[in-house]
Amino acid sequence: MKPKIMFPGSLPWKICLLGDGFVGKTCLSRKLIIEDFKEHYEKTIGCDILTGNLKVNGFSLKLVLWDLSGQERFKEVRAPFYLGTRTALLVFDITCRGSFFDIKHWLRELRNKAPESPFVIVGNKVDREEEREVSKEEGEELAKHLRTTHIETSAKTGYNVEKAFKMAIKKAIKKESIH
Ligand SMILES: Nc1nc2c(ncn2[C@@H]2O[C@H](COP(=O)(O)OP(=O)(O)OP(=O)(O)O)[C@@H](O)[C@H]2O)c(=O)[nH]1
Ligand SMILES: [Mg+2]
Repeated sequence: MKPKIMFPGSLPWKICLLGDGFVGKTCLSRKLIIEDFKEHYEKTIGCDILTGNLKVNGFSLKLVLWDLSGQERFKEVRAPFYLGTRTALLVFDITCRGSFFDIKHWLRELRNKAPESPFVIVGNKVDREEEREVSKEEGEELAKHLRTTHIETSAKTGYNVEKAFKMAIKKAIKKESIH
């Protein structure tokens, strides 16, 4: 039987970030934890791990962010990284329609490797509004279809970054407290 989580701060929060290469997973993680943003792209090899704390519902939570590589060739390497995931951010780039289409592919991977994990859909790079290829309504429609929540962020400006992680955590708190 699964333990009932009365105090969400008592166990570290393993959170996975998934999505195509270049959508901004590493930048979102870095923005949240070290308030840093780099223009220069360096693809993640396999996976990067960042740890930090975040206050949610009055609790200081210990976060362990697993920032997975979006590159297809790391698919096999990624498989064991999902073990113990408590919640996930499925990220696409609002200026890249292909990355939006691929959300369903990433959800399949999450469902295969961490079937219990809740998730939210994150449309990143909203600071590049003039290059937008995916509307907010389309993001919301997809989230509704997948029975979850959608949020738009900018890892560059920090817009909604903390909120996106909190949304993902709150989904898991809700789920863990009713099971
Ligand atoms: N304008 C803008 N650029 C961003 C934003 N987030 C990320 N970028 C840029 O997009 C590029 C890719 O960002 P990363 O965070 O490295 O992408 P990733 O999803 O981790 O990519 P992989 O490691 O290959 O899976 C970098 O050049 C970032 O500077 C954002 O919110 N706004
Ligand atoms: Mg990366």
